Amino acid sequence: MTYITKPRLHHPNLPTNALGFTRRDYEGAVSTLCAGCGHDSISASVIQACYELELPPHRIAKLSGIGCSSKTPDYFLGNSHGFNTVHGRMPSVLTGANLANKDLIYLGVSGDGDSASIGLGQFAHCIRRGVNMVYIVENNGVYGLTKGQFSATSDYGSKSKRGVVNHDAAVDLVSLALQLGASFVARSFSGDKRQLTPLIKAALTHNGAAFIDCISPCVQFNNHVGSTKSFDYVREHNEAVNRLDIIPPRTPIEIDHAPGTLEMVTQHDGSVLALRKLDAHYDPSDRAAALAFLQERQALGEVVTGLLFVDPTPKDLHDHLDTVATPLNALTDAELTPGSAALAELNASLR
Ligand SMILES: Cc1ncc(C[n+]2csc(CCOP(=O)(O)OP(=O)(O)O)c2C)c(N)n1
Ligand code: SF4
Ligand SMILES: [Mg+2]
Repeated sequence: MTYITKPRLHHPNLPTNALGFTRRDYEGAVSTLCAGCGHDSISASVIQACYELELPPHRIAKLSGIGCSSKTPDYFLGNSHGFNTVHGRMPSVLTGANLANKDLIYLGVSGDGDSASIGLGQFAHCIRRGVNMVYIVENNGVYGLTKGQFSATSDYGSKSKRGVVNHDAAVDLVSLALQLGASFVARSFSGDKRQLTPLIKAALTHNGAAFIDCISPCVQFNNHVGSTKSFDYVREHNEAVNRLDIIPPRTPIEIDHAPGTLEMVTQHDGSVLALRKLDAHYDPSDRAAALAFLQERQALGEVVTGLLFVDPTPKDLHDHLDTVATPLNALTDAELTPGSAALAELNASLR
């Protein structure tokens, strides 16, 4: 992988957040992706979200698989932990890391090939287990890195750059995530930073499996007429159901709104999701209705975006397993191997 470090010098008057970090402190190496690739815009939103949330970079772990999308963690959060796994295997490595140290903030970055083709099983199990993470799929409907083959999210009937028609049904990762029990599900578009950045911030403060499907056009292989993942197609068919503001804990809520236009969802950490309704009938607390709405609009060729479902009191993998409060990697040898007397007592309790 080409690796170009950025010069460390920056303007001395750059604004800083409460931790004293500038936005530059959340950047990574210089991107080697094609100019105009949607994935670079998603990286910019990740940087902005972490800067605004004032997250300590050393408390974040970013993991990915293989693909142009999976290369992007090299281009943000250069001071955070990183693990570039095998193609489609990011979810199991992330699950293991989260089991060992639940105190880090986990950010999984993947592609539609990485998650919907080779990694579909891995995606499914890590979502259904409720691993506390933000899982972003940079969805361009194509294998960008290997030069433009259809992926499992390419829409039925859509055309490749060479004019070949896709005859396979598409996997819709948003519907799957809803069915699998994800407690936060959103779809966004790399060309809409105003929508995407607050969604990433909200997902980062969510205490469970948070999934964001981000349509991210591949300018090299899937941005032509006939593609349903091109900039033009998504702009023309984008149906945003809501707009999100995230208000951190202890910040006074000062939003002017007419009754009924704003829905306030308080999360476990006290942060508030202020959802400005664009579709009066859309209810992000109703999983079954969300699924039906998606199917209905998809049949009309619309790309539904926004915060599609959120459970404000989610349970994560550690809640399900009832693990101790201390991260497992911080337990002492004596706590991990308490000896034969403790084992005998445990065995006796199970008889
Ligand atoms: C086990 C394995 N199989 C196949 C490949 C080849 N390969 C590399 S990236 C890729 C597809 C990437 O597509 P996607 O995840 O959508 O990422 P994009 O490049 O489109 O962002 C494939 C098939 C591989 N590296 N490893
Ligand atoms: S091939 Fe496509 S996905 Fe890969 S960097 Fe270029 S535009 Fe982006
Ligand atoms: Mg892809």
